[in-house]
Amino acid sequence: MSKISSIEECIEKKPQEKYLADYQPSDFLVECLDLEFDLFDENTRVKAISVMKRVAGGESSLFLFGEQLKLIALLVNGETFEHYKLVEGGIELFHLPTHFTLEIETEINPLENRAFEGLYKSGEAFCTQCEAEGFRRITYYLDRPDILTKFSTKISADKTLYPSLLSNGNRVESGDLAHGRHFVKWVDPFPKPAYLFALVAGIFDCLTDSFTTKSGRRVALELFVDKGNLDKTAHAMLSLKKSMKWDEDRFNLEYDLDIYMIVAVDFFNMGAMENKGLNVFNSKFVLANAQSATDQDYLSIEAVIGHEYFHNWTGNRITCRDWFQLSLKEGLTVFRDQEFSSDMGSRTVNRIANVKIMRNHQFAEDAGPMSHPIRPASVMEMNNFYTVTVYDKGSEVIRMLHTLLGEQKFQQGMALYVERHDGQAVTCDDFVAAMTDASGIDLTLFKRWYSQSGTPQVNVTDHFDVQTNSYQITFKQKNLPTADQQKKQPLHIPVDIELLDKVGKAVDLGHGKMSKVLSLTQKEQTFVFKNISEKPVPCLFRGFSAPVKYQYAYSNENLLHLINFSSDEFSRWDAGQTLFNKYLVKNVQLIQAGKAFSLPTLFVDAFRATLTSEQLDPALIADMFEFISESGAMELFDSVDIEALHKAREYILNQLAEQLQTEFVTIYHRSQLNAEYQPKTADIALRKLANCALLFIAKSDKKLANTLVLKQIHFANNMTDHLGALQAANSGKLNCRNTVMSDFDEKWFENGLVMDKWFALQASLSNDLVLENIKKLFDHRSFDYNNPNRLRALVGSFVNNNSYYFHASDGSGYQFLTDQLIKLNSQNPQVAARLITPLIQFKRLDAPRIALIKVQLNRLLKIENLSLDLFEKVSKALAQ
Ligand code: B3K
Ligand code: ZN
Repeated sequence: MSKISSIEECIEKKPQEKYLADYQPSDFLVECLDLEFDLFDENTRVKAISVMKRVAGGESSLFLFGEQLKLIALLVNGETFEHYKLVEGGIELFHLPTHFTLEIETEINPLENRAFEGLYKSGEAFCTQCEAEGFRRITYYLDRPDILTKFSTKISADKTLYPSLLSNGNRVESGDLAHGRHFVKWVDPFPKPAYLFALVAGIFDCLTDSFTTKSGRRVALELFVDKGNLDKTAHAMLSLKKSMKWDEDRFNLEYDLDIYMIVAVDFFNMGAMENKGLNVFNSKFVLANAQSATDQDYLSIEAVIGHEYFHNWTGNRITCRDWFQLSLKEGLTVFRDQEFSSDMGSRTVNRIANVKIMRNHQFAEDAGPMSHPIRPASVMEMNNFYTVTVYDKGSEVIRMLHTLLGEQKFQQGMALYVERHDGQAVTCDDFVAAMTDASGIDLTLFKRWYSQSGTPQVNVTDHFDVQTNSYQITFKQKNLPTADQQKKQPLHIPVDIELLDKVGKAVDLGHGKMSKVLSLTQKEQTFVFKNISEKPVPCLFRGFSAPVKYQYAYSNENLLHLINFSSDEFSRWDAGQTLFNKYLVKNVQLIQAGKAFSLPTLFVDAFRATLTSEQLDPALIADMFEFISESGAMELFDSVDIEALHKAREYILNQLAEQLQTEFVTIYHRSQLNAEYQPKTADIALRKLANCALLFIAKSDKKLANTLVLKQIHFANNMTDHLGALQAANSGKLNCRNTVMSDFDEKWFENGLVMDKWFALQASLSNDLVLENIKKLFDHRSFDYNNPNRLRALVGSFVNNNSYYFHASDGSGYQFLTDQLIKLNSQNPQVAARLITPLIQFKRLDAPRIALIKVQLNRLLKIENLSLDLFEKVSKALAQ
C-alpha cells in the first residue's frame, strides 16, 4: 500500500502525459527567424528575431517554450513589450497583433550544461543538440516540429579559440570584430523546424572533398574533427560519398545544398544528429583507422553516416507533424540505412544483425513497462521514445510494407510521398496513404502496426493429406495485452514461406514460384497448397518477414534440414538459433529438476557441418555460433532462473567448444589473413570467423589459446585482431589476461574511444569481483564520468552484457546501477534514462529479485528533483 501511495504522490507532482489525440495546429506561424549568437562559456547571448503571424484569428495568447533561460529583452515591432508572463516551461504573450516582429534576447550558460541538450560545450568546442526539444534551451520559441521557417544565423566568438563558426545552410558573410572576435553568418534556404537547427564553434582539423550529384551540381564536403585526428577521417568521408551515390541510385534522391558538413564531438548523448547541412556526430561514429577501430566500428560508421545523410529527405525535407510520428522519419530512415548496408556488404549478415536487435532488445521492451506502439499514443518525456521500438520495429514495419508491395511499387510509393509532401510536416498516415495510392494495395488492416504494441505470437500447425496430395498450414496469432494497452486486434502479418522436400529441394508453390508471401490477417487462418507429393518441411518467416515470435513443432531433424537446405541464408541461421534455444530451455529445465545436462549428438553434428562448410560465407558461419544473449534469452521463459540460464548457456557453449575443438583450431588457422588491413567484406568475414574460433578455443584448450592470443596480439596490424585476442583472453580467463589488458591500457590510455573497448571488456568479465573492479575503474586515468561514451562502456556494458552479475541475488548490481542513476539524474537525465533499461524489465525475474529491484526503484522515486526522464520509466515500472 505504501508503495502505491508513494507513486500516486509522485505522479500528482509531475506533469501528466501528452496525448497524440490532443494534437492541435499552432495558432501562430513563424515567417522567418534571424538568430544572433555572441558566444561566451558562461553567458552566451542569443538574440532571436522572428516575423510571426496569427493564423487562427481571434485573440489567443502565444505560448513560447523556454527552459533554463534568462530573459534579457523582449520587443514587439521594435517596442519594449510588457504583456507577458514567465511560466513553468516557457513564456506567455498577450495582446499581440496579427502580424508582428518579435525580438527576444536571452542569456544561457553552455559551460554548465551537462545534459548536452541545447547549446553546450563538448571539450573546448561549442555545439548544439536540439532534437527533440533542445531548442527551447536556446531561446523562447514555438519549439514543435510542425513550425517550419527559414533560419539565418550570425555567430560571433573569439577568433583564436573558435576559428570555425558553423551553422546550417550556406556561409554568406564573415568578418572581424573588436576584442579579437570575429563573426560568420549563415543562411539556410530550406524552411526547417527548430529541432534541425545546429551551431558549432571550435578549432578543428578539416578534411575536404566534393561530390557531384546526378544532375551535375558540385557539393562541398567538409568533415571537422579535433586537432590531430585527420588520419582517422578517410573512412567517414568515403562512407558519406557512398551514401550520397546510393540514395541517388536506389531512391532517386539527390542532395540539395551546396555544402554538407559533419562535425565529430566527444561529448554526445547519442550516435549522431541529422541537422540540416551540418550533422553533429559522436566521434565514435566518425574516427577510424586500422590501429584504433574494429571492423564493427568501420561498419557502424558507414551505417550511421548513411543514416544521418538519408534523413536529409526522410526527416528534413519531409518532417514529422508532431513527435508521436517520430517513426515516420526514424523507422523509415533505419530501413534505408539497413538497405544501404546490405547493398554495400552482405545482406544476410546485416539481416541477422538487425534481427538480433529485435530479439535481444525490442521484444523485451515491448513486453515491459515501456511497451508502446511505433507511433505512441502518449508520452511524458519525448527523449524516452527514441527507442528500439520506434527505430527498429519501425524499420521492420517499413520492411513489411516493402515485402507486401515489392521493390518497384515501394519505390513508386516513396516517389509519391516525396512529391506530395516535400517541405511539409506530416504523419505516418500520410506515408501509408502514399504507399496505398501508388500501389493500389489496401493497407487498412496493415495500419494497426502503427497503433498496436506488443510482439505477436504466431503458432503454426500443419497437415498433409496423402489422399489429396494437399498440404495445409494453419496460423494462429495471439496478441497478448501489454503494459500500455489491454485490447488487441489481429495484425496483417506477411509470412514468407518455402516448403522443402525430403532431399532439401524447394517445392513449386504454383507457377514456378518456389517461395511465397502469405498474408495472415485473421486470428486464425489456413492456407492450402495443392499437388504436394510428400509432407514437406516448412521454412517459415523467411528473412524474418515479420517482427513476431513464431512457434512450430520442428523436430531436430527438421531443423537440421533447414540449416542445410533452406534457400534463404537467414533461415539457415535462424534454424540454428531455434535449435540452440530449444536445448537452452531444455537444459534449464533439467537443472531445475536436479537432473544432468544433456545435448544430443545431432546438435553438435549440425554445428560441425556448418563450421566446416566450404560453401558458406565465413561471416555467416561465425554468426551461426553467436547465440542469443543471456538477457535476450529471458524472453524464452515466463519466469527466468538466472543461475540455471547462465549455467545451461555455458554448458552448451562448452560442449560446442570441446566437441568441435579440432575443427575450431583448423578454422582458426585457415582464416588468417596475411595482408595489409582493409575493411572490405571478404576480409571482415575471415577476421570474424577467426576471432570466433579463438573464443571457442579459449574455452576448451587454455594453453593453446594463451599461445594463440599472445601471437595474435604480437602480429596484429589492426584493432579487430587485437581486440579479438583480448576478448578471448578475458572470456577464457587465460593466464595472459592481466598482462595483455595492462599492455593495452598503457598503449591506449590517451584515446578515450579505444579505452571504451577496454572498459567494456572489464565490465563484461565473468568474475565475482567484477563489480568491485568497475567501481575502482571510475578513478582510472582514462575515465570521465561526464562523458556518455565512457559511462555506456563501463556501466552500460555491465548492466546489459553481464546479466549474471548484474542480477546477482544479493541485489548488489541493482544497487550499483541505482547509485549511478542518482548521480546522473540531475546532470544528464537522458543518459540515466537509457541506462535504467535492465532495471525496469523485471517481470520475468523471480520474486526475491523483483523485490530487490523495487526497493531500488522506490529509492529513485523518492530523490529530490527526479527528472521526468527517469520518473516516467520508474513510475511505469512500479505500476506494473
Ligand atoms: N535524430 C537523432 C536522434 C535524436 C535523439 C534525441 N534524444 C539521431 C538519428 O536518429 O538520426
Ligand atoms: Zn535517425
